[in-house]
Amino acid sequence: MAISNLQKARYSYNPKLPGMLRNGISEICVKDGAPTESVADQEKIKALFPNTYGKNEITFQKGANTSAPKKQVVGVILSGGQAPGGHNVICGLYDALKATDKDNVLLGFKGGPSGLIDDDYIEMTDDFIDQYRNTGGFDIIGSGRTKLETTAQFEVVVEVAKKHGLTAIVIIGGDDSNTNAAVLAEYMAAHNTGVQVIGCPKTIDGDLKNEDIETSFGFDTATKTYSEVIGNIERDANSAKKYWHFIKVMGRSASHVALECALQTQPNICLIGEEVAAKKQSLSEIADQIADSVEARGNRGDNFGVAIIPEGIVEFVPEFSKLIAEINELLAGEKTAEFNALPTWADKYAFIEKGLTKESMAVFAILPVGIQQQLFLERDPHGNVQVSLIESEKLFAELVKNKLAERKAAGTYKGKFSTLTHFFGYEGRCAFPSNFDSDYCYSLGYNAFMLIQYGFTGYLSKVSNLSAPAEEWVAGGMPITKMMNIERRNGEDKPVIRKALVELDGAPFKFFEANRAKWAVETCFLYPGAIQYYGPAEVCDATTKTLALEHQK
Ligand code: FBP
Repeated sequence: MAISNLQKARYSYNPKLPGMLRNGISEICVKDGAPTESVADQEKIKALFPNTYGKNEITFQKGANTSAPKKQVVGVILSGGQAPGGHNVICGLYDALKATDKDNVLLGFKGGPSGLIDDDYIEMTDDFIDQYRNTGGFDIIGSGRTKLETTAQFEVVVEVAKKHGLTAIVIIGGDDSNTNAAVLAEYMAAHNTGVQVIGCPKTIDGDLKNEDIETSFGFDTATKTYSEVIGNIERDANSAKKYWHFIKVMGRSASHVALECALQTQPNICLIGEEVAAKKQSLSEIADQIADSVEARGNRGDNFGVAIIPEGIVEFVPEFSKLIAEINELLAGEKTAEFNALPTWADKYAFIEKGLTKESMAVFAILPVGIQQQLFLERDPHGNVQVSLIESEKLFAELVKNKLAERKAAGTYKGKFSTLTHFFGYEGRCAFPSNFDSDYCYSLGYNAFMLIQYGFTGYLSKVSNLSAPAEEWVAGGMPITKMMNIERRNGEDKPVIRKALVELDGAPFKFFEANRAKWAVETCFLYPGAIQYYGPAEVCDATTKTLALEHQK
């Protein structure tokens, strides 16, 4: 089947590298920065990473390449959820590797981290790579969510590395995968395997960022894709003037995606999980807040609107988290079978009523029946409620409807309220990467190879100054341990990269906070339109509002 003209055109798009990487491989040298410390728990992290802790941050600059010549055989894996631009990380890595020495080899391990354990791989060639340049998706080698974290797994990886003569492994993943990259790097160094490990920051959720990593790749394209569609829905709402649209957007935990979409489209409502947690808001309070907007707009004759709901919202509602914990307890072990054997929903409801505390039962009782049943029927393999499956867009549409019915009965609300619900997630994860993500990802991959070539391990490929034109981007590397602290995971203290939640005193949230009261009542919608790949730089290359606001002086 013939490919689309856009895909053809994207094959020949030349991603922009930071100025300092543009002079050819022979003209890239290292500038040493300061030694690093972990963000917290320094002594503990240092003890856990004796071989890789405290290394210097580095940047690359123009100058004679002083790296020692060495044949490189690099393995690469994609880990976790898809994010636009993953293919370009691999293309950048491949191009730098081949430009350094055409005998260098890049092996792509298939299906995520498990490919490395199962030794399931493909050797990359020019023809193969060329089919994936500037395209979305992770289908070049596939991805997976197996975690590489146990010593038994590391032993297998060492064997696979020996078999292929691997000199380095590049892990393209989110905070968990890069935490595991750091642990693997330490293991490889402690066992003198000679295998370096480099990470690249990926996730559309935008929660792998800190003072060094300005954004994870994929966030730009995914949020632009969702914002395009949200803008289209806003325009439809403003044309038909008859529906309230409740739109859930991806972001497993943090609300960066929802916030960025709100900055791009100015909906009437956008919930931010981190704020809900900070204010300890209840479901009823949140529903009232949305109902206030519906009522105020209704009073103006505007019986339509748009509300953005972040995917992870319910976990931030304290009373809801408590309810989930009690449900998990209620069905622990044998009790699941007992519950499942009850013949009708009424019997099951009575069982639930007996098992939950009064407070949690009060929360449970206000949920729509569909969601009540979902909480008990769709469980993960450990028997826990799958919070990410909860249709929170439907939940809030229903709760607001109930609030408005009460207000109508009390005579305070006279408007009409018809809802439509949507979930935007998978639609954006494999979109054609924007120019920003094409350039950023290619640079991350290219840069990852320079880190390998200069002998670094346990580093994250870092490209910064991202709100400036690519020419001014700064390429370098950051020891992953710098981003780590100790957190409690599954009952154990673990070294992990700190997940970045939306900062309530950060510029993006502050901007939203300063404007949302107006957006809630008036129609201030913005229609960002589709991602543009060709045209003036201000239309095609600009990145997110989040980054622009964070970088505003
Ligand atoms: P990563 O953190 O691995 O990048 O994945 C994030 C994400 O895209 C979330 O937004 C979403 O909740 C989740 O993946 C969906 O996972 P799955 O692909 O397994 O359904």
